[in-house]
Amino acid sequence: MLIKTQDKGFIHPFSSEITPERLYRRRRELIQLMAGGAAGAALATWAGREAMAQGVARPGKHAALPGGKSAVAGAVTMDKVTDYKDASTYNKFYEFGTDKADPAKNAGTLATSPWTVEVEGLVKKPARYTLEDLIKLSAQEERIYRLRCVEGWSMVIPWVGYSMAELIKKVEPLGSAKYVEFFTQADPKTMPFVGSRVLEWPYVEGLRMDEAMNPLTLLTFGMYGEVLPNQNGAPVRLVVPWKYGFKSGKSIVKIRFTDKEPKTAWNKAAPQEYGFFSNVNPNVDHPRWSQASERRIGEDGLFAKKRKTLMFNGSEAQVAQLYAGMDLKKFF
Ligand SMILES: Nc1nc2c(c(=O)[nH]1)N[C@H]1C(S)=C(S)[C@@H](COP(=O)(O)O)O[C@H]1N2
Ligand SMILES: [Mo]
Repeated sequence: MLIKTQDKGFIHPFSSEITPERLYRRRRELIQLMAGGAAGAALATWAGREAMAQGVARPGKHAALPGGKSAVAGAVTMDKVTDYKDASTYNKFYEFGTDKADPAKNAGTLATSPWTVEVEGLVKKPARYTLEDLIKLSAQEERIYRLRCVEGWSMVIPWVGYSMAELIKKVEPLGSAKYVEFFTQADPKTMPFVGSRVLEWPYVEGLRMDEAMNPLTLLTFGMYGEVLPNQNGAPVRLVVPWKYGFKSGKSIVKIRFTDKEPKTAWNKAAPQEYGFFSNVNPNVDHPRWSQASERRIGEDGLFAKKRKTLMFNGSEAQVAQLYAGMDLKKFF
């Protein structure tokens, strides 16, 4: 099948590579091969595969948004990538309902164009970005991250975006800026469950400045080589791979730099269950269940094994130093 160059929306200037879902697995095998020392042979094969990839289908549901290879350490996990179908039909996005199937059914009404993102607060250069300008602000990279929900399930998704740090550098935070607060869209006209009492709206999340600056924190515009489907947080969301999924706010409209720890949606709803940091930590139980293991979406047959949850969701080498000296049981 040929690549559809465009369905609707913008044409992206990033030509680098188009990597269809079906080839992710092979590519990871190649990466492993190369790590094992068969570099020369594998490189030739890689080039061949990548060329072949040009002719094989990406999901083909949305406009293409390919990401180049990332140089950031820890940007690619080796786990098998979740099927696009699972990643786009099993979602959590309470603005569109609380059932996992609701966002895919209901998020069609989300109006993602035009879209602007306001950057304000303790910065030298506050700005109002159109989505188009924000997409072009830095080169799109592909990152294969696990997203681990606090409920005990996980997925492995090839996200497309760039480090949040790139945007932060552009707006030049003041020395007094200690936290970054993310506000997401809350439009009762297009989001049927905004106004329901399950959470306070808008959905707000936050990071400490050093967490937001960590290169793994991804300002995300796409997945599987295409722009995000609405149910996954179009047109722009955050993905913070070492934290539980709820820290990764979807459909962001405002980013504010502040000197106070932001009051986040889940922390306000149930402070004893959801702390500000919410790092993936298998050693700290949720008050109502264990966090020691996880169920990988797409593997949930009768005999599917649960997987052991990794400290910081596998990013310990990259992020543990951010929390040196902190009691991670107290600051959960
Ligand atoms: N605006 C908004 N962002 C959100 C949520 C939400 O309800 N509203 N849910 C969070 C939770 S709990 C999870 S696990 C992830 C799920 O992302 P996914 O559906 O792309 O897998 O989105 C997070 N971001
Ligand atoms: Mo979640």
